[in-house]
Amino acid sequence: MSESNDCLFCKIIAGEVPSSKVYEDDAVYAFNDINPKAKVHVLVVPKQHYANVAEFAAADPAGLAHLIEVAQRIADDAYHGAYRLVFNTGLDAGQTVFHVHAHVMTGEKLDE
Ligand code: IU
Repeated sequence: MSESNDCLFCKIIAGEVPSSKVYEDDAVYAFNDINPKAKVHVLVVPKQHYANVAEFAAADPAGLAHLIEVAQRIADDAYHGAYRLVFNTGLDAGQTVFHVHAHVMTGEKLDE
């Protein structure tokens, strides 16, 4: 479960594919989305490979809580703690990378 050979985000975490890093610790890696949908649009990704948020939550609930704490801190720094947190899950919901990631959208007042 730790790494998937053909996973883009595993390669970004390993430094094999370049990214614009925002934050890193032992458990998570955060970087700017290449196609931002908000003034600040960061992806927060657990280093362990899980396909989606439900799989992550079931295997490592404390890890999910930590990821959300990191998202909160990014938004605290970017825009007084106001943010949108999105986990697209499944092809029909727009998930294109099957390594769980939180979209943290912040940095401005967001459209409703
Ligand atoms: P999704 O929820 O799986 O659709 O999100 C994948 C995101 O990864 C999407 O917003 C892309 O813009 C983003 N992304 C990226 O930041 N860097 C890349 O090299 C690729 C996709 I490919």
